[in-house]
Amino acid sequence: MNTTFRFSRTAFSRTAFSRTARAAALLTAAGLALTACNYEEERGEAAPPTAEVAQLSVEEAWIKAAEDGMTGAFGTLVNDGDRDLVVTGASSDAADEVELHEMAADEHGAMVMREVDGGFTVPAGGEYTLEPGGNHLMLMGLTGPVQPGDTVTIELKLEDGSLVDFEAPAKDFAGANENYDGGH
Ligand SMILES: [Cu+2]
Repeated sequence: MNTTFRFSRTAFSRTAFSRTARAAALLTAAGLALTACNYEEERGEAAPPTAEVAQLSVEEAWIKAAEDGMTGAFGTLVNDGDRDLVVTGASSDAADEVELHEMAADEHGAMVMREVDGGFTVPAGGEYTLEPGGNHLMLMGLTGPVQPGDTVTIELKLEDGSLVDFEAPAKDFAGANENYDGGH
């Protein structure tokens, strides 16, 4: 778990100082768009795609209502594309941090939740289920109470850098009180 923590700190600082890099990427994207327009004008046909848009959606999303601390978000990740999509991270205004969790047996054989290694892989044309007792999104350090009827927006980050937002309505749920093997 120490390794994971160190990794996320590195990722964070990388994000902080990569503003310039991002601005450069935006300029490049603008340049590509111009190139695509020119291509279309010259050839009279649509340009080949220069960037693929992630074809990921989240169906039947919901989040477990909670007063404070942490809570789980669930739903079905649906991949309409023809290549696998990997969710590598998530964030939300409703929490300090959002982790990708899985359930696994600890050294005593008890089922505990922990950060998943390598993200959630949604197969091409397939689904990936997030549910109580299984894989889930863990919102940690809630910034306020999540009450039944509230809607929480969560942003998924994909391996290719694209972002997918979805809304999760909050509801009361008695389960999903898994023990956390976070080691911190
Ligand atoms: Cu969890």
